[in-house]
Amino acid sequence: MHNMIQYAAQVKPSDRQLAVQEMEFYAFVHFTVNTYTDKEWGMGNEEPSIFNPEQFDANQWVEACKAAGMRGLILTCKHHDGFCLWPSAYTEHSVKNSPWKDGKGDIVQEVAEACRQGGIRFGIYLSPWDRHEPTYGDSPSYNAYFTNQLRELLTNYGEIFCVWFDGACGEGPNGKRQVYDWESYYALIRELQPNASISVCGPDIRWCGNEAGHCRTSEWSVVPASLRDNERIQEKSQHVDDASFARRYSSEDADLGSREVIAHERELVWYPAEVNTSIRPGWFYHASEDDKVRSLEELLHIYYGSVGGNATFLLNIPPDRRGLFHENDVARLTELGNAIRHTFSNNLAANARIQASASMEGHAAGHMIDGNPSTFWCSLEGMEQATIDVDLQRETTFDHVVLQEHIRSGQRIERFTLAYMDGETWKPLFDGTVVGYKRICRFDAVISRYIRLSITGSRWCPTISNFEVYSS
Ligand code: FUL
Repeated sequence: MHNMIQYAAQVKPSDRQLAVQEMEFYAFVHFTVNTYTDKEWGMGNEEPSIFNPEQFDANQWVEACKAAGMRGLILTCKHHDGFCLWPSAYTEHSVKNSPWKDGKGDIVQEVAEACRQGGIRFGIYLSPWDRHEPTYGDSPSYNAYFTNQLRELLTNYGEIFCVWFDGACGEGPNGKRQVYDWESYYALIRELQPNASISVCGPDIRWCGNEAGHCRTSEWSVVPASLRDNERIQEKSQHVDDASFARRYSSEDADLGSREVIAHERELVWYPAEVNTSIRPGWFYHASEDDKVRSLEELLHIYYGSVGGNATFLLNIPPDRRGLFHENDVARLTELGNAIRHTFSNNLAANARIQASASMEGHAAGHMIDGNPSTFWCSLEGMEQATIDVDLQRETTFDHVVLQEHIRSGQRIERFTLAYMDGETWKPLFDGTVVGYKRICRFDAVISRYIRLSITGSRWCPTISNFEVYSS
């Protein structure tokens, strides 16, 4: 078991995984003919003539995302209905046969450009399931069609930070059965956009397991390799030999990384979670949902659970028929960004004094508060418990503590507590499990000069790169 723990402690992210994790919060944008038919899944027989976002303004989208504090945007370039938001050379089912800009427009291009101008990153969603394309179901021909489209998107629109592959596929035994050639899709992405993450039905970023915004209390980025490999093989093309996995995990399982889980595994991988949900009940715009935009409290709850719980947060905002984010959504995004900025603007631990029970050479306690995410405190090897004392130098009111592990080294902390000094005694403040990239601890405000972090369980030797304190 000990070897297994040491091994788990050493599993590390790739640069492309780290880059997405550091983005923390980014937008999903669902837009297609469904916006005009009031549906969630199109049939593939919609007329391109219905697509006409007369006031389309990609800058309005990007500004609203930035107001929320988002650092990227992933656009549904093609959803299950097969309609393409760019003038693909491989189909007539696209914006080029719509009245919008007399068929001369390109939504993907305008959104990519607005992201670049606005300083946020751009990503693409391209649905493998296609209910329009006649070759769908004739596997080699459709795979060629799909890779041609991928190539267009990966070469003509600048830097792409993420290719998001959806697992949804509604065709059953009586419908068309397409076998996706995932390996060739991945190879093309690696070739043309080596820095892009391949998410969900891909090896880099894991679906959190629900679309409701529920977050795990203990989100591990180090998980069984079978989970990653399962994701695409199992539910997407269902022709894999079950016996090749010791134990099958699915993204929906509650526990994907505890000691109990990893004890049975031969191979572990870094496969961090992304929480994806919509600001409204649907992924696409429906006027009937204008008054169902999630409340600020709900969104903050999901933000704390995801960004503050070692996952990223992908929040969908559906443009309306004008081609704009609706006023209600824009107002909520701005409120959300204001709330986040307000809480996290002034780090009360920036000038603190900090001590740790023991530190590895070169990784002294001071690195936790030096504002540099690449330096970090680390305990001695094999010392899985540690105490860290923070002296804020004066009595301070606070209600948030932000902890970050140096995940470039791995994810190790399993359990911790926070306490504050009240007079002469330590009083409990917060009980936590994993930390990972970021754990935001929220509690009722206290006034104190001293905070104690006790790492009560970890894997081999815990690290902390950041310790911050805030008052909302
Ligand atoms: C699902 C799709 O079927 C939904 O329409 C939406 O795109 C969501 C993000 O993924 O699998």
